[in-house]
Amino acid sequence: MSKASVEDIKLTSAGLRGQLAELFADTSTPNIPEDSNILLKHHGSYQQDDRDRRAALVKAKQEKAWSFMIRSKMPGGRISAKQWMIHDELCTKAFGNMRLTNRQGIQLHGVLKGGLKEVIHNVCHSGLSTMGACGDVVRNTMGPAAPVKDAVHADTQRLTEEISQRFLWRSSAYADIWLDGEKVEPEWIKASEPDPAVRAVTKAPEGDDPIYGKVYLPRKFKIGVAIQPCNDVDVFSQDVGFVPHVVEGRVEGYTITVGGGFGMSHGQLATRPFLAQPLLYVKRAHVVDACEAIVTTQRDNGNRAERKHARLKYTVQSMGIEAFRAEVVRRLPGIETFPPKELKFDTVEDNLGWHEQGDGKLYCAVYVSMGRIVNCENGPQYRSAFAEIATRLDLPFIVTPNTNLIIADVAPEQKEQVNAILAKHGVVHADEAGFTRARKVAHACVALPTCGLALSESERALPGFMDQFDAMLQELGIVDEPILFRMTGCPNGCGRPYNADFGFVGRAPNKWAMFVGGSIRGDTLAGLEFKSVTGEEIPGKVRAILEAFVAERQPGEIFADWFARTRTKGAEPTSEQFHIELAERAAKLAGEKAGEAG
Ligand code: SRM
Ligand code: SF4
Repeated sequence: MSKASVEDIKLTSAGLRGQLAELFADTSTPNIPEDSNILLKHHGSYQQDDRDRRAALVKAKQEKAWSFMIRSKMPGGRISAKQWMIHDELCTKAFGNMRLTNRQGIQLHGVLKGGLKEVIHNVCHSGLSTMGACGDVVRNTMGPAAPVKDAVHADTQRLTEEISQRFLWRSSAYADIWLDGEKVEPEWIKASEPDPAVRAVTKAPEGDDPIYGKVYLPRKFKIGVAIQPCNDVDVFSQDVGFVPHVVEGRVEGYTITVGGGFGMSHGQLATRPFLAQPLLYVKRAHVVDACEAIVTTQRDNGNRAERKHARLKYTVQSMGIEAFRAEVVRRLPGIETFPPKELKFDTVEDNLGWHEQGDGKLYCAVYVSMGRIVNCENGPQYRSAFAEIATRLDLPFIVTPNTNLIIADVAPEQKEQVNAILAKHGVVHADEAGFTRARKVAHACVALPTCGLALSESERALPGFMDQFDAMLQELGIVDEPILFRMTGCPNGCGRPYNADFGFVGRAPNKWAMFVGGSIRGDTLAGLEFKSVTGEEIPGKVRAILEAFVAERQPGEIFADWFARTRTKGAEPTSEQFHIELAERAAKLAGEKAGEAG
């Protein structure tokens, strides 16, 4: 019997229910079958096995070391002290640590099958949710991290919550499986104006989902909101981006971008990263409806035959931006749409350190190495530090898109207490640590040992490379230059490497493809400079490029602009090649379908 396709699994799942309740009630096995794992993703969890132990266990003919990763969703990265402490306590059910994600969520790794229900239950009771954190639905919506108290920041935060509400999948399966049928609403739904389109949240009658239908979206779907000139959410990497247009200090409407996305496969020209393109501008009142028109356009036109081509970026490319726009507008009867406004960003960086919020209070953005909230053996005790701040000072946190952590709403008289707690636990402010500007923004995806798709190291490797790059930048006298280094353990691109100045993309153990020529602004794709470099070769390759930059740059010119001015980007599939491959694949698929029908 052939393996069921993801589309069939979703279709026959009775609202993403499947056999999950029965499987998790059975404690006699440590894992679940793959088709159930596909459904489980929509509930915010993945089955994984410890890759460090895999080979030895397989050799010894033993069961793999199975466990589950759980991802909590919080629009714009907002998390209260109480919610933080519930996650902190849940670390004891995981590997003793948690991981801030670069979509402003939190992941717990290493939870055993028997503990999963308790973890999800507790996350929900904290007022957050894991529903739709993974799977073929709209994921955690990203928003500007800085808690600046003005009308524009308030509106963007409200928008992330409205989008999150509108696109939650609706079925009682989630409540039945994890909450024993209880209805628990995430805080962001309780706190914000209820969206009239939202039916009861986790407890809704069975039936077709009002937005997603029976088969949900063809693929994952990501949305981010950015305020110019700060591009911390990396808006052009999102399926859909929203950028406010401000008139006299108030948001008049939003420019919408579509079709960003980074996943690709090495050597397969028909898969590639794309930056989002401007689509249209709508007045504030119509923004979420416009978003729904885009989501349903993708639902109805996305490629459901081939998951590698199912993301919105391919739908936009195949339809063409004009036809895509016309279809979205057709789905917005009576709503006026306008040409997009011009967009200009200057950086994807977080504003680390202490700042005023604008309401008399302060916020402090703390550098967290690779987003891992752990008590390091000979380094910062991140977990203890943030737990003490949460319990003693009851201050809220914000996870940034660069996997750092903001401590928000700090009264001026609390500043020294925060500093003392951080210092006590060895958590040093990035400026005091003497980090280069590059190190403060460098990011690596999780990869080994938990990620089942990793081809190389990433989170465990980048700090070592950054030590070498830091020394190099010092030597070359460019410690304050905005240079973006990002690494991923495979071409899926979770670490968003394809718009970095230097992007390292895992190919095999100790081997990475090296991309160069993106930009700290997040608005330029890098090119493939070297198809495969070893860990030992990387510092030399980077140094040669940095030396040329130092020798050739014009006064004030940043690395990205120097590279664009002086270099031809490495091989990147041209649009022409891409469209030929896409057309060939479409023709092949049509032929196969016709064959099946016959
Ligand atoms: Fe990702 C799959 C981790 C952001 C593109 N991603 C995965 C999985 C779940 C592996 C799997 O499918 O088995 C990884 C879990 C590893 C682990 O052990 O934790 C994983 N992705 C992550 C995180 C934790 C990386 C991080 O360093 O923070 C991020 C979680 C964000 C969140 O809270 O939701 C994460 N992933 C991204 C991003 C960046 C972004 O969204 O801003 C991308 C590139 C943008 C994009 O989506 O195009 C990204 N992840 C992927 C892909 C490729 C998708 C594609 O279109 O081809 C996969 C594989 C897939 O979906 O088949 C993937
Ligand atoms: Fe895993 Fe690849 Fe994503 Fe890294 S980029 S977390 S290795 S899927």
